[in-house]
Amino acid sequence: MNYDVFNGDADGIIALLQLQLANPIESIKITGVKRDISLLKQVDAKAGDNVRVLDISMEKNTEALNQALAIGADVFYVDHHRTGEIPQSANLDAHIDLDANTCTSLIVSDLLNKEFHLWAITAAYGDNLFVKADSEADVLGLTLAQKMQLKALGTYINYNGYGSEVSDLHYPPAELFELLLPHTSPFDVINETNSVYHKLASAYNEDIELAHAAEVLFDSNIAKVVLLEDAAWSRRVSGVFGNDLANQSPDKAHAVISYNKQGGYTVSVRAPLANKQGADAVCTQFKTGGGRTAAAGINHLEKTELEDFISVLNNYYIN
Ligand SMILES: [Mn+2]
Repeated sequence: MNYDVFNGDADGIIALLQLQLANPIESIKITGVKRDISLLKQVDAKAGDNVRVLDISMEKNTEALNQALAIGADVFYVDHHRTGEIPQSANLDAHIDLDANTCTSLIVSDLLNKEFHLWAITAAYGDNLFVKADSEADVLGLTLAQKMQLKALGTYINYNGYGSEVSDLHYPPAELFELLLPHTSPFDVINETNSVYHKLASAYNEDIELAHAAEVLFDSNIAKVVLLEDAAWSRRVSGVFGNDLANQSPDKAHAVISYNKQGGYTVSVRAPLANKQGADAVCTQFKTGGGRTAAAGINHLEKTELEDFISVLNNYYIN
């Protein structure tokens, strides 16, 4: 049995897209909303199974990974999130790069000799690695207009992954993957009238407009915290809105807070673009926090912890 376990954001979807374009194989797809990263436990691996794991933190999947390896499954693991201790196993083929300026799709692209590098660049834009994506695009000689198109597509696919549950999303990530798969170049999706690119574009613009009118809870020259209302659009837009704010004020840390089903908040943190570190350190001070140095989040913050969170965020970047 083949399993593809991938994050439901642009980077996860496009990492798998490249692998499947290069060498199509039948597989059972396991994915979810972007925040749903404990995905590997959904695989009931047997000896001889092939499991590909893309763009989900090894640290959050250690138990299932060890189990799959122990049982004799072959695991191909590509990622750029915190790993914890990497298991030593002949069955594990791991390609991990924690560099804040790379992403899973760029690592996959290198493994494929950049065969679908336009897609990888799209994913890098989607993971908010604008500088890196621009420089990769320059190597290929793309025009400014082309770069803006890939940036938009990456942003829209990434945006589609945000929500508390798949029903918040415009497209379930597995379905979005299938819709993108016929296209060897992202420009095909962009140039096709009525494609997911155009559908996601109008949905995205509607949500972003609502977000820019949302309540600002805290704003200093160090950090800004915005609270979105309790609605599906808020859960969808929280992450990309954070990127939007970060790009507007590169010297500030940003947090976008939205309500979750457990009666608390979900928090999305972006380190200052000019100082891409600490987002994970801030978030892991809270029980359900995790992520990368540049971008991290807290799945459930109690309402009583909100003030505490704001001061942890502001104090972290004060120097
Ligand atoms: Mn990623």
